[in-house]
Amino acid sequence: MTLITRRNALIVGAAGSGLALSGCTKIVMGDSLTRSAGFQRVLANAEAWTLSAQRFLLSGGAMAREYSPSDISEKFKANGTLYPGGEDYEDAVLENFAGWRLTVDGLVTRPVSLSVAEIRRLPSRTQITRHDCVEGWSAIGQWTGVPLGLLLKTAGVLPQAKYVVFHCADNLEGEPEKGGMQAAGQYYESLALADAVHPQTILAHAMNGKPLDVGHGAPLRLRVERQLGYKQAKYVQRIQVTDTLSGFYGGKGGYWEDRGYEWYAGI
Ligand SMILES: Nc1nc2c(c(=O)[nH]1)N[C@H]1C(S)=C(S)[C@@H](COP(=O)(O)O)O[C@H]1N2
Ligand SMILES: [Mo]
Repeated sequence: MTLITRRNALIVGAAGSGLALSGCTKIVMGDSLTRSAGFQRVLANAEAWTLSAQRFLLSGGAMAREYSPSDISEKFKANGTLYPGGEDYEDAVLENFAGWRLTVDGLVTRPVSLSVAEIRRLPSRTQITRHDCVEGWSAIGQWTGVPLGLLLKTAGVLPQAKYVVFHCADNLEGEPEKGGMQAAGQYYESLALADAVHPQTILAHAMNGKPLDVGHGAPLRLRVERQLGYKQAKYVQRIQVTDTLSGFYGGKGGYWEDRGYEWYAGI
């Protein structure tokens, strides 16, 4: 099992103002690391994150089963939204997500804004896991992405924080055959902080060794192993730390939860 192994490329916020604030970032590669405060902070966070992930593993915490490359499914169905509507997403696809940014904000001390290129250079974790959809299909895939806990550590979660909300780019049509309310709505999801910092919870940018494709959530999607398919938010644009879920959409913590599904979708 690989824990954070790629540490040779990190992102630094310029001007000493914290990590990678929008519009003023520079990338530091390999041996040419600088002494900037921002870089030191990300590195410190990466070290702390690796340590806490290892501690978690040693403590016998509940990890989702990981598979070997030969188990990877030949076909991994794409489900729910397959292509978010709207000109903004279309434009983002046309420019290969060059202008796409992920924001981490809410109850944090240092809001973070990162481009996809910057996220690809952060420390990553690769895991081969099984995806289980409530509709009754499963598939095994390999996911690579930045541990969400590392992003949260970098942003500095405030003590009163309890949940993390994922805002997605798609507005999902109601799907009558799935039961529940059928109203269309913005897709979103949420996790308790404990699940958000689980070592296998990553913001994935690659699937089966290739950049994530549109059907599977390009450019960034959540992987929270040990939970059902609908928790695996695709097209993530914003991660908001909060102390309550009541102010978001239907108040139940997710698009499907607002339509009757369980919030804690453990497997
Ligand atoms: N943004 C967004 N995320 C989503 C969905 C969606 O429609 N929109 N569908 C969910 C459901 S029900 C499943 S099973 C998985 C499907 O992921 P896949 O398309 O990579 O198979 O994404 C989940 N995340
Ligand atoms: Mo699903």
